[in-house]
Amino acid sequence: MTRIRKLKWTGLALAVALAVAAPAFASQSRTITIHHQKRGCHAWALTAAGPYKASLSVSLKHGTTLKFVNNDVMPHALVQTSGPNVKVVAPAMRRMGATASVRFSKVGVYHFTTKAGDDYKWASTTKTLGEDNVLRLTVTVR
Ligand SMILES: [Cu+2]
Repeated sequence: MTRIRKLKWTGLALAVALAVAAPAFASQSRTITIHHQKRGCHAWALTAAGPYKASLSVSLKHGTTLKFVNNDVMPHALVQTSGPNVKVVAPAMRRMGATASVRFSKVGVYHFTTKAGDDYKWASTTKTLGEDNVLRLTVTVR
């Protein structure tokens, strides 16, 4: 067996190991992205591709960590409004790309909203249409 063939087999074994590990990892962590949009200023979605909505409902398996990324032009503080008590890690999200996270270990229905701050200085000329959306999130953990 040539050296090159041996290397190929090692690569294949590694690719198979990663493919097996990836789905298990993906089921334990999901990401909600807050983005800026012209109508309503902001919305959020469970995948970066959307669909973006002001009111979002997601269903998760217990043990999942939900990560939040704030890509809006203003700060968003994540606030839990109902449901079993959970710890929100780094809820303030005061700059673009800031993240917060919540791990859901208990089954139940949780509600969240965000408290939006003022536009960042560099974004103060950003024009939007209509009232700013109030972001609402329902998380059903089973
Ligand atoms: Cu906004």
